[in-house]
Amino acid sequence: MKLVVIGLGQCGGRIADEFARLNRKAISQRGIEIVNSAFAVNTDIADLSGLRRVRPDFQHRILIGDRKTGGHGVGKINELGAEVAREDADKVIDAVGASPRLPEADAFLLVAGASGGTGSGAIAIMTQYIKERFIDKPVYNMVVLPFDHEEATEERTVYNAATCLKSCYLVADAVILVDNQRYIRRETSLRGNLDRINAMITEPFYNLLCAGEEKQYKYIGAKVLDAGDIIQTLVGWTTIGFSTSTTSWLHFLMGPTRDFRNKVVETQKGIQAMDSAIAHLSVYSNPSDARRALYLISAPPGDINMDMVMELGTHLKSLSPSSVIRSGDYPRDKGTSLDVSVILSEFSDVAKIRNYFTKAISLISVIQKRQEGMRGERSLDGSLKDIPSLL
Ligand SMILES: Nc1nc2c(ncn2[C@@H]2O[C@H](COP(=O)(O)OP(=O)(O)OP(=O)(O)O)[C@@H](O)[C@H]2O)c(=O)[nH]1
Ligand SMILES: [Mg+2]
Repeated sequence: MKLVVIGLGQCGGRIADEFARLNRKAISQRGIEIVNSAFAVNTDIADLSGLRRVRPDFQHRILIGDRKTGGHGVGKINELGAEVAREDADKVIDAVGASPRLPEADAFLLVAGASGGTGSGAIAIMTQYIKERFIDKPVYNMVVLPFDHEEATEERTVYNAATCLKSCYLVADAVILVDNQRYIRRETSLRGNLDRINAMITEPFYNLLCAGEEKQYKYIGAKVLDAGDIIQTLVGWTTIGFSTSTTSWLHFLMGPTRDFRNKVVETQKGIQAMDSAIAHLSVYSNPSDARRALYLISAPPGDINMDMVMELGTHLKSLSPSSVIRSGDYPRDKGTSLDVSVILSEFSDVAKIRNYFTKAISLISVIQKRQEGMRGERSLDGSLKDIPSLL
């Protein structure tokens, strides 16, 4: 599957950058392409300059709203992010449409942080414009939820997240939820942390996108998972999980044995890997609330057997009984890890999202009053009235 990735705001731009890195890895390691093109859209020049892999020309790093913001961001006001996205949507649409290889892409993925200003405000607006202009391709959103400490210190965080999530849900074909808090590593620096988190966020997509693009016979699975399976799975609120486990050196040197006990052990390893992928879903959610699911197992061919693929399906069905389940296998070279990727989609409920909506409703009047106050006359308290003013 080939994606056009568009990152909005700082968070979105950095994750688009990471998708561009993943694409280079796919080209150098596997000779296939998974990201058709990557764009970064921002109101902040400095953020655009800080990217590493998105092409540096103005057609790929797109500055919007510079008349209103002077190129310095919208300072967490996501209504302003939405406004400038509406005004400058043409810049983005023209740049995307100018790519001669656009017809090869299977879908769009727009990425943004839910709690900032630019990305949070722009993502749903841009999704709407892209859907209208490129009607033949699904448009997915990836929305990154803030860290707990951001929610605790700034109420705009929750309000932005709620308005962004509601808007995305209304326009996008699916909203992939990614909760920053689930990836946190306390011991590293913030920048190191974010880079690491971005790598972890994009990692599950590597095999999922590569599997259907594979051309070499030895890497084609018994059941190929292609773009159609992924498109059929992605609907509404969505989470994604991944787990990787190395195969033992002994196994690598000796190769798989035909002993029946090994087959049982292999199947158990597969189930453990799936449990681990589900334990590390991108947002905490209950698999039994999903209506669609997909899994992909990739491992050296000797480590995948048909029983294992079927057992994994039975196992996932027991965790998510209402789901229509799709699956695939992706054989890799000897000595590579056993990886399981899982997508759970069309959730009827995600507690964290419901919580944002509930909290935001109580914040609406507080934020509106404050905005009215900011627009109104400045007033000083009575004790200062006798001091002459120079105005
Ligand atoms: N995972 C991840 N989260 C990020 C990254 N950068 C920022 N965030 C999160 O994104 C949210 C803030 O959004 P930003 O993308 O910085 O904001 P913006 O869209 O640039 O909007 P303004 O700066 O207000 O104009 C916060 O919750 C951050 O924790 C990143 O590189 N990776
Ligand atoms: Mg910014």
